[in-house]
Amino acid sequence: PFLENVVTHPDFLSGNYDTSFIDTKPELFIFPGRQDRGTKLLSYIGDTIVNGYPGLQKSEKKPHFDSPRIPRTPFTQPYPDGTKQILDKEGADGLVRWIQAQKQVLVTDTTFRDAHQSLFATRVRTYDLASIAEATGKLGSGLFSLEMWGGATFDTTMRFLQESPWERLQILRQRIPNVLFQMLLRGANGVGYTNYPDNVIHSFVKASAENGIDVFRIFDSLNWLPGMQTAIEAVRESGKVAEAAICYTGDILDPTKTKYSLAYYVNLAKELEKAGAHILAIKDMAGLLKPYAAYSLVSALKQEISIPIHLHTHDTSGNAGAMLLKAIEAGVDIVDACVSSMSGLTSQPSLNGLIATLAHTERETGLSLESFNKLSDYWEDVRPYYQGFESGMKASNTEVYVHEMPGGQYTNLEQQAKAVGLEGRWDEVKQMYAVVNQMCGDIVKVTPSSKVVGDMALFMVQNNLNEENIWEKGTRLDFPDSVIQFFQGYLGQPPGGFPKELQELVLKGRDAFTTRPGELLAPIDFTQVAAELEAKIGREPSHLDILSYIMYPQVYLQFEQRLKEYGDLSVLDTGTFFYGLRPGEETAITIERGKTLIIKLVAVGELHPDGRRIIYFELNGQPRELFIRDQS
Ligand code: 3PY
Ligand code: ZN
Repeated sequence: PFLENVVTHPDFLSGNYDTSFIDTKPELFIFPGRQDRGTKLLSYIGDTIVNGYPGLQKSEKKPHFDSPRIPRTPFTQPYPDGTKQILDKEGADGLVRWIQAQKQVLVTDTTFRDAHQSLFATRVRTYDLASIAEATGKLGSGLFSLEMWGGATFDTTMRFLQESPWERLQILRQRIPNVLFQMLLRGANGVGYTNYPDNVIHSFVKASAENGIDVFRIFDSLNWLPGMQTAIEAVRESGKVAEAAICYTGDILDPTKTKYSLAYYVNLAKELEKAGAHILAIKDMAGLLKPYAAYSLVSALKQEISIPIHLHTHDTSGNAGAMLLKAIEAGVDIVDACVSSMSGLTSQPSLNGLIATLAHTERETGLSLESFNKLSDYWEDVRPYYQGFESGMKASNTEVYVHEMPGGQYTNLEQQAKAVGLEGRWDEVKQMYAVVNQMCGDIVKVTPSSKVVGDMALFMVQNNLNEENIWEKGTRLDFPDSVIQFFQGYLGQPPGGFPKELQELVLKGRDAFTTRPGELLAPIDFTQVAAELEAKIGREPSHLDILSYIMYPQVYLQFEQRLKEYGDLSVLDTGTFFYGLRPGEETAITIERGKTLIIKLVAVGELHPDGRRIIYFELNGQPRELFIRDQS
């Protein structure tokens, strides 16, 4: 490739070179990927065939998958106008006035984000979202919004799915021009697990808005107002909708649980309204809000604040449907639900069920049950592809009222527990999670504070620690980084402060602070980071690349590295992406418009003494052989 670079360089071609030609042109040393796209894809598929996909059980036989039923929508007809047009025409304040003028309950569909984050560890690929996007925009044009980005999707796309979160946003935006796009933003933690400098939050919000996000649900993992203020400001500056959240924990109806009372939530909601929120979210991330508590909370909030209220929950206990109904009776403006085949358990309650429940009442949704049944059929067919990531939970379970684990964390933590060898000890991990929460002073548990509790619970189970012996053994132990950071104050301040004894045990003399981390963190110099990243990846990064890198340096670099090695894997169908091919099986991959590769697996060779196997493929009818290292 070096010689090729030299002889194709414009200065070389024009004869404009002397002996310094090579020394002065570093670009000559940047070589295009060694392999063509077909070979790169074959090496990924070969690797998946030989070594399996991380986290999925390797099996001789590939599971049988049906082709998902994509509803026939009138593809030739335009998209009906939706809420996106209202925001674009009337601005955020106009949208709020429109919400307030509605009698019906407005609905957010979470299928594209929280539903799969909560059911199968955020593993849904852009391929499967893009395939149903147009139908969702057309059949779901009466939705308030689609929650489709943010939360854990940002890093899992790069970390596990080898695809760009930004491209996902752009592709979906292009295919759904009519319904508001909503994302989950962890306040000063952005879409990461720790506080970022203020200018990163500003830049991230601006980029998200420019690439398609309309509604930002902003929360702080400790319900700490200063952790949300920068994000609220940034969203308002971008002209989009700032939906600020109170995270619900505990039980306002239980007189023994005094820390998180009705007055506590009402007060926080008022603060958020004052801080500039356009909409208030009640973020019931674990599904702890019970039906009568919801009635009382929503009724009180309706009295005390004047912005619309948007309710989010999880159906882990099985009580979420009843809860939504009581909240609706109390006058909630917008609720979250998801298509029925993706609903229930740790996910959201059924949107289809909700449409039916409210039909022919004053507050009916205006959505078509028939349309959502079609969308649900699609997801029913897609779900088996992701079965390997689902939790063992088969039915609703009220133990959530004890462990209080967020729905979005449940399957992720279960995967994490497996990865550290605690597969058979999941029950212990859940119990320890509740113990750790009390040890931390009974905190709000939602990303990233939930990760702190989860990491600590795994750490204690792994090291056979319990609440009694931790004081003695803990002095000799290095606690997980997330736990140290939490007690230092990097996630902000919990209501009532940190438990001092545990803080000292964890910090072992390290400093702790009570100011806002964003005030301590120096602003990021984007130009400098761009140069640093360019040196690492050998090309000029876009601003979106830089933001991904700032949020997740290692994950981003690995993503880039694998992109060089395997090319764009988002073109693979999901069955092939997770399970590879079996001998005799063939798949057609459209790598760009009008360019399709037909890949067939012919045979898998014996293990060589050097630890490699030859994989025999056919690529567009031509035999291709590849050496793949067998990691087993
Ligand atoms: C996230 O932050 O990813 C969540 O889903 C929190 O509920
Ligand atoms: Zn959620």
